[in-house]
Amino acid sequence: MRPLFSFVHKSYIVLLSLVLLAACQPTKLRVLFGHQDDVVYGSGWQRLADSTYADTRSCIRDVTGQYPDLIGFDIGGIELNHSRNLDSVPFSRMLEECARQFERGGKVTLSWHARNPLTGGNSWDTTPCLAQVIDPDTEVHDTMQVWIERAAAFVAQVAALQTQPDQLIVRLWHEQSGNWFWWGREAASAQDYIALWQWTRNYMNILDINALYAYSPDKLTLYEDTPEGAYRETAEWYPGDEYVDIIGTDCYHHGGAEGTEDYLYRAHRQLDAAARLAKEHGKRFAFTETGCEALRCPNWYTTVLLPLLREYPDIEYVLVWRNAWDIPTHYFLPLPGTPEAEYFKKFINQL
Ligand code: BMA
Repeated sequence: MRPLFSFVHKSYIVLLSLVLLAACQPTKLRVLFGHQDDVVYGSGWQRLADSTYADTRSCIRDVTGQYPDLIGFDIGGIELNHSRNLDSVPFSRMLEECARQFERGGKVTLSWHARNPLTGGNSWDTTPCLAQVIDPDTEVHDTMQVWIERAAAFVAQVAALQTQPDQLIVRLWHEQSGNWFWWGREAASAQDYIALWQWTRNYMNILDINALYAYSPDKLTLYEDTPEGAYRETAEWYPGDEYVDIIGTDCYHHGGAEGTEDYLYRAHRQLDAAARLAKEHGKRFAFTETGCEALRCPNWYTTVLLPLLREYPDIEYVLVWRNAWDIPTHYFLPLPGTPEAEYFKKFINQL
């Protein structure tokens, strides 16, 4: 009797331990991970000339062995009929890589750092112009009409490359709650901003573009006030249910490890506000841009971003910004072979 009892007893303990071990494993998150310009260049390399698929390189694949779920591209420069965007990415390369990404079953998100249509300066030229932009009796309005047509024509080309539903996300007029863009809060009113958004989206509808549209504020002026203030500000500039499919927020970590508390404070305020608005309006929810430049807060992916994402299981995707090939400290994804790359792999394994 005794040996049998002992065997059953031991098996029971082993089984119980396995069950407990499995229960203690953190559950994986169902969030897609994205990186801006991931396949056209990375820190210290670039593929800006047309390339064959065999030449394809990817910042994320260099570290994890897998292509990204999501790639971000910016179409700033399309409004002037330029052949390259504001970061020198040829639009022909963008189309090539969008096609490859869609064929792999991945997603693409487009943003647009459009120039200031009054001055011709870049997006960060905050000379107020939005009131004129939306006034049909002005030349600035006519300029904007042409710019929207050019942007929409390019977006239509990207949309036509999709091989599955919902692969393209168009993020219009992003970070308007900040004071750095001409469509931002210092240079624009909520009413005019919404009019610009609706106009742009309506024009994309005319071209029958098959895409999802994302609204993504950034830093909120009222965030230090109350969660209610953050929500009110996010809601006040919301372009409306007919125009938006995804509600998210952009939020960056500054100031190294010492900046963690501030980042988490702002991220919570902004994500809470966006999540609430998304829920109330039956919209999808995303962390549309984040990152810690040059990983100045060590082990950022597993100690800061991962726990944050765990708090928001409804986030569909998170995008980090570009690894510039020509600015050594301007990167958001760890470089292969560094200790940060190992932390990043652990992070990716949790998704
Ligand atoms: C900013 C920086 C700039 C870049 C711009 C548009 O955040 O990365 O260098 O030109 O985005 O991509």
